[in-house]
Amino acid sequence: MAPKRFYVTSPIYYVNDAPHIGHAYTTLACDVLARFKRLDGFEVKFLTGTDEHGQKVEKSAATAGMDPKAFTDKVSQNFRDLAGAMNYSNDDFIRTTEPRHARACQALWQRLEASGDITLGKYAGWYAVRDEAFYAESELATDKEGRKTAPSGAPVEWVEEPSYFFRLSAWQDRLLRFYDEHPDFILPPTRRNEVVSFVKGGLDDLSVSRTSFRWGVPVPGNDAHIMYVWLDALTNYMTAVGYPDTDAREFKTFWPADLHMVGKDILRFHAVYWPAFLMAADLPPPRRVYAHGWWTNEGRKISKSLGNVIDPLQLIAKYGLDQVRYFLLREVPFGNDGDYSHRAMVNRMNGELANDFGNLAQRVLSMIARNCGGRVPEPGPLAADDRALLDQAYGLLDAVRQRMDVQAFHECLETLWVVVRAANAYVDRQAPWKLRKEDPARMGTVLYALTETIRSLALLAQPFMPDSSAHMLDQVAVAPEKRAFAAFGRAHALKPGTLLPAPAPVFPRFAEEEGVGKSA
Ligand code: ME8
Repeated sequence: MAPKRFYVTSPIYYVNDAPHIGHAYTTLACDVLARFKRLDGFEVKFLTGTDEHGQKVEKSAATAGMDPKAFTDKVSQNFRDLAGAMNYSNDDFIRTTEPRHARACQALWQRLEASGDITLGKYAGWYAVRDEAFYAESELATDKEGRKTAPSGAPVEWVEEPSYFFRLSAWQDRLLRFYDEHPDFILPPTRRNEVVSFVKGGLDDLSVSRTSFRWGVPVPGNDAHIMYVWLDALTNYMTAVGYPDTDAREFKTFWPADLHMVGKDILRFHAVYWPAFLMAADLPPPRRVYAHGWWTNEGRKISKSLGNVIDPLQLIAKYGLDQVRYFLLREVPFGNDGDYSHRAMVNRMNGELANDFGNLAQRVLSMIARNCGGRVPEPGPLAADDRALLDQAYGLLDAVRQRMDVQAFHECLETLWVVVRAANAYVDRQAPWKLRKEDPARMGTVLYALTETIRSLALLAQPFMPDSSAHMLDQVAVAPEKRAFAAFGRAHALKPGTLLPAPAPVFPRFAEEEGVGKSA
């Protein structure tokens, strides 16, 4: 059997700006996967961090009137703080200004030079600092003021300087073969098709060094040149597993990465340039690159100039951490673009969390507290309806695992909520409050089936909503060592007679009038 290990990475974010909801989103998706895999018995490495070199960051530092090092220290800290506030479980936080990273970049460079894939030449062409990307004349448009712009809308400038080139043109066929042999390398499939047609259209050699600025990793043996920021940035994924020490355990365990999670804006760098660099260096490319969609705010593009940037810290303060985590991965089919709105947030929070899941637990646990001496009831013989609910609950792990493995987070949550709704319908059908007088033993069986369902749901909700799920698992007295998926299912069912703590609501409602979260 293949070793159970899993290496997932977020992009490393430019430190030109404060983190916003888009950054929080990508890393959240990685966090949920990392948590799921850990609970599922994998040895996991989850990496995030900051991309601190290049012209864009150098310019932002100058605008702030700061030295680039002091500037990057300050902004990088904001991303670290976000990781704390969002409750990310990252195992490492890399900064590209660290010495371990310069060493990795230079080692990779030397390998590419030795294989003849990097050679010195002269670059003349268009460059967009905002994207840190080169563009062909044919890709450009003209804006209202008559300036040339990149497809992203970023202004471009003409650059002419000596430059090293990576022989990307030579990798076209091998890349196409690689995509063919690894149909799941790029997800979702629509993005894969875009990449394949881009590569089929032909690849130009790639300029991989600049001489017109200094803020970056010097080219080994010719430090008039600074490495192209994307070659530098992409290498972070290997730095963090100890490259160039390829014989060390860390590298052997975790390379190739299982998943690079990225936004659709940076797919080309990850799905074209990066595997080409790696193949040229005779290193295995990552197993998957997933490109998710773009968030807008109340229907409008999120941008600093529109002044509608959504601060994740404010959302957490307003709605609650797990509510935000749930919303981001539930609202939009993962891979699609999505829109953030206050209304949509409140609907999810009040409807699905407080009413559906929260009330289910609250109803069941209060009945146990009142009628069963606060102890897990002893089940009698199971009726077909009880068995159907339990089978659905115990089937959740396989169903969620399959969807997690293709990063269908929204489907994972929907799968859980199918059971939440089924459990609520079962409560209504079985009416345990009536059974209390008519048939107390039967009431015990019904409440037992419901408690097991709540336990199963809370176990699987842990990667998405770690704190709330822990709170719910506390309420059904699941011991800390019984919270990994090895303890999922019938064989680890709650022991009748176990004393439960006094029930308390887990998911507060958003009270519109007062504008603050309030307990139901
Ligand atoms: O591109 N919706 O960094 P970056 C969804 N340093 N996701 C969004 C978003 C939005 N509106 N806005 C940003 C870089 N993102 C490079 C990466 S990796 C080796 C180097 C997310 O700070 C999304 O993941 O511009 C996007 O790909 C990333 O932030 C871009 O972050």
